Amino acid sequence: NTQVSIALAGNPNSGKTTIFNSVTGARQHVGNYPGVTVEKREGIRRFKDKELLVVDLPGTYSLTAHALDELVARNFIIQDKPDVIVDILDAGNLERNLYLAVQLLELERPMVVALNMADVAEDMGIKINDSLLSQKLGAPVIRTVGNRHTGLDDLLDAAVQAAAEKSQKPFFVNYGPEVEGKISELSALLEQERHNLRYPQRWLALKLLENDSDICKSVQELPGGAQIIKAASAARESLQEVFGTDPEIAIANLRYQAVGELCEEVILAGRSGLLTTS
Ligand code: GDP
Ligand code: K
Ligand code: MG
Repeated sequence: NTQVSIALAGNPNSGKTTIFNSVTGARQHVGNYPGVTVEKREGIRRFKDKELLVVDLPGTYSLTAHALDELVARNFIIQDKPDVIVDILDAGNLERNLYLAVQLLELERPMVVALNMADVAEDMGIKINDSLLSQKLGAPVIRTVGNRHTGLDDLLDAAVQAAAEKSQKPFFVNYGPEVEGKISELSALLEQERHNLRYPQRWLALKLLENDSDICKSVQELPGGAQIIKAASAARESLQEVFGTDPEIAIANLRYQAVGELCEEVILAGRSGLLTTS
């Protein structure tokens, strides 16, 4: 298999387009994602014995159904199934960027992490334990300085290798006993529909608990969808009682908390700008 499809994901301004341009050069095509006016940049690159098909996804902070860019990014990953996601992180803003990274990992595609803006992070006195981060995320972590073409060959090597390995075991946020219990319940119901699902079950269960409009609509259309929607709605009510807040907000808070704990371990110096959920 000589073709490897790569989706570049990341927060806005993390350096995606810079890396995309550097990797693909002039061999680019600009169009739109099907049915929407969101710009789609694709490029081709010969790399060693492979042909890389690279897509520059819209920059997002999250993967909700509330924003078109976020829907486009996640639908591309799930429907087009790129062989590997390369998540471009701004190393100077790791915590905010990891908030997206953990959501990308929930889509259960092979992933490689670029710690881009490594120069900026260094100037800011930020010290990151890359190997621990890699170990925690279950994904290779490569330092890059996109605008100086530094680290990009290593990044592509890691991407090609990750695409070939089918057994990456990703990091999952532990959302705590209440939410995890509901995820298990809904996953068991979704398991009966597995032949009709193109999405990872755990991710679907989580989106049902978040009352994600797009996912609720698709699940509704499954043969056994009505029963699952009913169970999801009961689960949300029960979580609403436990947390005293909308389950979507509770889940976002738990995700921020998990990312904060991760940062406590992997950022050795210069950690600042703690995220708030407001
Ligand atoms: P995108 O929104 O993720 O596509 O980000 P861009 O590729 O447009 O990059 C945003 C800005 O960061 C541009 O001015 C780039 O030149 C700059 N940039 C990209 N990578 C790096 C890097 O590693 N270090 C520094 N210092 N600047 C970078
Ligand atoms: K930009
Ligand atoms: Mg861009």
